[in-house]
Amino acid sequence: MKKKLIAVAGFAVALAGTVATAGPALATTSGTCVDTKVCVYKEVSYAGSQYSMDGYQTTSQITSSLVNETDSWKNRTNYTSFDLIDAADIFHAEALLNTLGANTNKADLGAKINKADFIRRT
Ligand SMILES: [Ca+2]
Repeated sequence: MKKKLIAVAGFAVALAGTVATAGPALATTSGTCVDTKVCVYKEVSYAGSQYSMDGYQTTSQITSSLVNETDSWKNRTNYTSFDLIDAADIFHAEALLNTLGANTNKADLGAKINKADFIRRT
């Protein structure tokens, strides 16, 4: 309840201000990696920004803010495995960083952190 009052008070102060300014960007959270998705995370242990790919897709380029910034990932599909790929593009000079079977996770990519560019169904 106290938190709600503070939020309301903050809103009132913002309204009273003569210049409307945008607040700081909302902190990104790890969110929820729902069933049927493959998700990558900026931080180890599935923390920080999240990018998710639908499990029916064969390939997905990781969103630009997480390219070369992925530390952990999850495969929430229950029917196939996916590869995490380091590549300039999906057709050239790729390196396989990690493979996750159906319903498996990797909390820390270790030496392979901050390299992934693509997710691809195996
Ligand atoms: Ca890369």
